Amino acid sequence: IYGGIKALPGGQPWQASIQVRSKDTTLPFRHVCGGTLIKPCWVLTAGHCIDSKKDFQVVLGSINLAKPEPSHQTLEVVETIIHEQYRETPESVYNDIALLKLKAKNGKCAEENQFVKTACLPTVNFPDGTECSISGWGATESQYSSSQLLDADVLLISQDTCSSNKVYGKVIDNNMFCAGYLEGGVDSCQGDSGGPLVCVENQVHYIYGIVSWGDNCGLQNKPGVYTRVTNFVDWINRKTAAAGV
Ligand code: 4AZ
Repeated sequence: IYGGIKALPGGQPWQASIQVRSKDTTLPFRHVCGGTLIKPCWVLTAGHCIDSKKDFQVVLGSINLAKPEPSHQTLEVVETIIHEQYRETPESVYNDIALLKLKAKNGKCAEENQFVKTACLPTVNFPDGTECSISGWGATESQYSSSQLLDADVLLISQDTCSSNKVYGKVIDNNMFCAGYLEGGVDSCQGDSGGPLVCVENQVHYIYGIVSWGDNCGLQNKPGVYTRVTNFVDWINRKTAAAGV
């Protein structure tokens, strides 16, 4: 996160670290992407984060990934579901959404508490200019990644502005939206991908966007691009319904 501040314990309880198995014996899994807990056994992330051939685990309830915290929960991933129309071109990423199914231990997946909670699926679009928050362990202005979870506030940017020539042009479709600041400075970045953009209404936190892509980070007229979760709520409900929880 560019222009962010340290997240408070329990401040982003739906934030997940998606980790892939590595050959390093001292660190068997490494953080690759963010994700959002939407049901006790399901994490929402970006399609481009998932290589179905690899082994994943999910860490919940953590702020500092470099040291295990008492609040952290590590869960195995038993299934990865990438959107059927997920597609990457040199200019854009389409339908950038995926689901991870967590493995139950003693009949339970994530245990909800002060540090681990689900975010709600959105039902309606939020107006342009709404202030929402992004979070992640990705790159900052000064570091390739942050062991500490960071968050920042960003504004929802209109579709007309996002797809204008001075911003991203025609590569923006209705399944994406821009958020951030046209003057630059505050943005998601590499390693934040898959993580949440959360908007609040009536004290309910909605997972409104998934960190997807952008031209570099924090640049003027190049805000972050997010998957528009409202367009995929039916898909999410269909994919997660079969197995319950
Ligand atoms: C990335 O490479 C990436 N500034 C993620 C987010 C943004 C740019 C790049 C948005 O994963």
